Amino acid sequence: MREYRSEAIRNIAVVGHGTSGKTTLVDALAFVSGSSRRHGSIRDGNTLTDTAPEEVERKYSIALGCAFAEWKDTKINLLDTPGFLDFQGDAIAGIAAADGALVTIGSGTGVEAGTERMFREAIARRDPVLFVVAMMDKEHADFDRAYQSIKDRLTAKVVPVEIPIGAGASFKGIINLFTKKAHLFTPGTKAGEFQETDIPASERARFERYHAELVEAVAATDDALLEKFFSGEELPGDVEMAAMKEAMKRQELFPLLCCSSQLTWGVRTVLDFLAALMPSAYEMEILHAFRGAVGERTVEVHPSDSAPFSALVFKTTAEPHVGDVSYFRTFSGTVASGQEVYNATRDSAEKLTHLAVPLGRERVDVPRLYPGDIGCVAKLHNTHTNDTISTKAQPVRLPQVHFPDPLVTFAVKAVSRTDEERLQQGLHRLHDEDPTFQTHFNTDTHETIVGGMGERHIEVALARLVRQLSVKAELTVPRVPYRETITAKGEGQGKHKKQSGGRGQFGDCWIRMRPAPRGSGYQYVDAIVGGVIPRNYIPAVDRGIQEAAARGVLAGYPMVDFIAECYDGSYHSVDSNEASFKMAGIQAFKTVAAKCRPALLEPLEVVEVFTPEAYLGDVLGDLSSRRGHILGTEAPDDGHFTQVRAIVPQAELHLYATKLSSLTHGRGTYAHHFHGYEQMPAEQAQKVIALADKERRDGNGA
Ligand SMILES: Nc1nc2c(ncn2[C@@H]2O[C@H](COP(=O)(O)OP(=O)(O)OP(=O)(O)O)[C@@H](O)[C@H]2O)c(=O)[nH]1
Ligand SMILES: [Mg+2]
Repeated sequence: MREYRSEAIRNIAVVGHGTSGKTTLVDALAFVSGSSRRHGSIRDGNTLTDTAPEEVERKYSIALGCAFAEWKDTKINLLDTPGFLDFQGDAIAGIAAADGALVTIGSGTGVEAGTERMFREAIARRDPVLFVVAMMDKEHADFDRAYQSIKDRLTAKVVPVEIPIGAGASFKGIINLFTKKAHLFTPGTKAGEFQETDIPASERARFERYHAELVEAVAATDDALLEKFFSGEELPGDVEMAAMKEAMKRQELFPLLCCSSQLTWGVRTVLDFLAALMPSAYEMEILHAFRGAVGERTVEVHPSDSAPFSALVFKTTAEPHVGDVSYFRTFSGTVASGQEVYNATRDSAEKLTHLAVPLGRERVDVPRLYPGDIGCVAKLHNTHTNDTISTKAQPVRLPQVHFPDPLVTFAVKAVSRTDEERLQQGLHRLHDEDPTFQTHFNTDTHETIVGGMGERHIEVALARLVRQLSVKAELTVPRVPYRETITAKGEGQGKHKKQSGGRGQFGDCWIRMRPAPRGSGYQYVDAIVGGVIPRNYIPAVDRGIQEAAARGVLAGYPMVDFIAECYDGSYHSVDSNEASFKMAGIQAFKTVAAKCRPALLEPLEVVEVFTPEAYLGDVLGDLSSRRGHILGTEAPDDGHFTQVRAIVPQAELHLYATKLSSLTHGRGTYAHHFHGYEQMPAEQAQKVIALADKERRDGNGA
């Protein structure tokens, strides 16, 4: 394959709602350009970028897939991303690695929740965005309606640069509004070949209308052009294109295209527009002003050949028979196959053996890569997603992809006990491949917790464990790490005395307990005077209290936020020892804590929900039914989404993501973080205590 320099490289993240045609479009773009030899389909399970068995079986994308289309001296790198929000981590990584986004719109559905989400993500990254109404040949295809839905829900700055002739079964061509030519397709077209004609008379009126709209939209982006527009002067197509490209960089215009990827109709024009309108990596520097860090120092990162090499690993996959493959986007400098590089994030040396560019699951060896290109390499020793590889001389660290925090959590354990260790390894491997899949051991509840972006995310992850490691795991609702505390003062004695032949045991202490502020934990006060308990036994009382407090007195949860003061006691010169005083401490705690009106504490989360105004009532109602305390609502500037802040008990949030999604037709999102512990209402506390009692009786208490 030939070498491509920065100016000739385009990096495009293909994003959009689930099943809006991204994978099929990427396959068609690569095939029509000649870079890929086979035209795959979802039905046959042989597309370029849905290659994992889970993707083929389920017929949707789960992970980021990379491919490219070489088109008229340009190399268009295509990052096919999953549309389901359960797998949004990879879509976010794809957008971060690219310089522009292609947003697919289902021809029958228009804008959907996933479209909205990824469009906003691209906007936030200040990327140019281009829309494609995919699947124009499909039943119910309606270009105008899709166009209107973009205007209504995403941006008024969208403007068609081509329009379809016909739709659904009668889709037969497109009109390029810049060249003012029609492309007509006939059944049997293999790779988007078309017959170029003048605009058919039947389409003339539609063309005029859309053309006028385009000319005006482009002119409005530039004062000089606007002047010419008003004086009635017609602009050459290439001037219009150049103006549009500049406007796209400023997010002032968003072109709209259309095609049928399945038939390959219109795909050539999509390639033309991608090459012409999307910026090269080199041009994006001006917009993005890349910066990195060397130690504490901030440095600029230039996509010039002579700059020191730097690249960000945005994806890692585990390939059968190969091992880990790292996908990276180069930001500066050239790099050659076999070159020694340096992982500045982990302070380790690496070698880029068999430098390659990804084409689906295939890796095409290349001798060298220029700044802005996307490459991959297998078997790095100690490099993970979000690491920067650079040079020892200039060990720069690039800004990392910001992956969202998990929204749903489950407790997990291996069905067969002997698989537990392999399960743990497998879970960590899943995290290496997908940073939004997280796992940790909760020391409060003694459970392994897995977290992800949705139920489907976790379900697919477990399916992969079965396939790759033959480990079957089962999920349960995570235990809530309740705590206990006291709400009143009290005092009493703990006495441990045993006389069973030989040397006896004797420990005796008096303690006072009182509540302490929330979050203060436990404090022990030694108030013994006059040596009623010898010095060396006083810490043993403390240890006894702590040991007993860890098991609580109500429902087996650790007791916190109290002060225990040991103020009296007695000892026996022969029988007393540390163990006996510890036992006395345990008994004192049990006796006194029970008298201090113990209560249950529950963890609370601060929840921030973003919902379209239309569903606000339902969202608030649902939060209230979860014992949520609404802190406030706020309508942001664009008027589309309302933000709700609430404090909600953790116990009520299991699978909230699923509920929110169904309440808001997939459009609502939320984030949450730990707020603190508060006393639980008596009614709920009674339920938790009753359940703990039952578990204790059944013999499987925590
Ligand atoms: N008729 C028709 N069907 C299409 C076309 N493109 C895609 N499809 C079908 O639409 C469905 C979804 O296509 P995909 O390419 O998997 O869509 P996607 O956006 O990658 O979906 P996710 O990966 O789940 O986000 C599949 O059944 C495709 O065969 C098209 O141009 N015409
Ligand atoms: Mg897909």
